[in-house]
Amino acid sequence: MQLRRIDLKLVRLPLVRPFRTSSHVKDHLAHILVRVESDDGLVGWGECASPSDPYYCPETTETCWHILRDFLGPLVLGKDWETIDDLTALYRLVKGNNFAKAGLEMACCDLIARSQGISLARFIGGVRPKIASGVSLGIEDDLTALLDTIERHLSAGYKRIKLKIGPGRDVEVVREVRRVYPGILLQVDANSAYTLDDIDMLRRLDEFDLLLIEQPLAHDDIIDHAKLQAALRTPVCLDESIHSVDDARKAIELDACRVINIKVSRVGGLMEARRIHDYCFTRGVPVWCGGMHEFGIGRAANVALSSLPGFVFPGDVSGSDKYYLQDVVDPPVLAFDGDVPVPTGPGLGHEPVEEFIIANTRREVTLDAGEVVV
Ligand code: OSB
Ligand code: MG
Repeated sequence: MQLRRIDLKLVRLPLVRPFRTSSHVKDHLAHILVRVESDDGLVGWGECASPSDPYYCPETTETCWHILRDFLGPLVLGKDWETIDDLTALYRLVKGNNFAKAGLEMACCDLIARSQGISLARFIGGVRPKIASGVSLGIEDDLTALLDTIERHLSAGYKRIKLKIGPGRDVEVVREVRRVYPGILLQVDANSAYTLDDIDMLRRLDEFDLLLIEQPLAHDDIIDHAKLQAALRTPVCLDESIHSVDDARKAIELDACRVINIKVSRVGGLMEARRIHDYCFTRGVPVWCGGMHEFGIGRAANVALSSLPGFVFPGDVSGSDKYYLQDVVDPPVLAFDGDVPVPTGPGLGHEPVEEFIIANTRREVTLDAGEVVV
């Protein structure tokens, strides 16, 4: 297999409502769609779901664009590869930049699965016909508005609620949500807003029977999370700190977390995501699939990943209608009574809608095998 052409398309879609975390508010998102074409004319699609700003992780949309256009693209175009491991070996020298790598890798997984006539889920070893879906809810100033939002998603059938928390929007918010909904699966995500100085406050969350507390401490920390986990009954779950199976191994060996949020983009693609899954699965560590507000392409990859057997907790992979009026794929990725079906058609199982993608493309570049390697 050789790639003869790679198209990068920066696609911007408005959000149906603004999303707020401990660090920022968004009302639209722009992701890079990656279209790869093989020498025999097969096509695959991937998505870089990087935030536009470096507040969740160091990468941004622009760093992804730069790394894809100037390094990853030129390193893989016109080269021979058979497996995804062969492909990623071509850019082994590129450190970090996992969101950029994930977009390209995902497109190549879609390409190979399509060339074999099998679904992406089957290609990576998925076993579930549908995945249990939860929602991630942004910080709201108004508690009544938050309770309304929770009610709306529970009525739609979503199986678990994740609340974003931050200093001043934590214990009392969780207490109220737990009071109104004593029985729901509930978890919180701090996006690294606390330090070990907040340990007493974090311990107060133990009384609310949370499934887990996600990334309470620094985005690049494992050691302090181990100290925190030793002081908490609630399982700590790492998100930002885990970029590879090696990070997962270190975190588990140190008991820095008892659950892992696997994101395809944060770990550089589906194959590394599967390695983390496999490592955790053989050790009985539960995992779940996180999201980055993906459009339908990245979302379909999340669905495929979530069909692996170790994804025992509902993930953040909701229907794309939670975020977007219209999806970039047909059919759109949707949840039905809180489950997202795992498609059985070839590749992602959802076809990119090229006219809609073109209409919302803000910038594009085509790389071909004639490009000079940087
Ligand atoms: O920390 O999980 C996170 C979105 C953007 C950046 C970071 C995170 C999130 C989410 C949303 O929680 C998950 C989703 O619905 O895609
Ligand atoms: Mg998170």
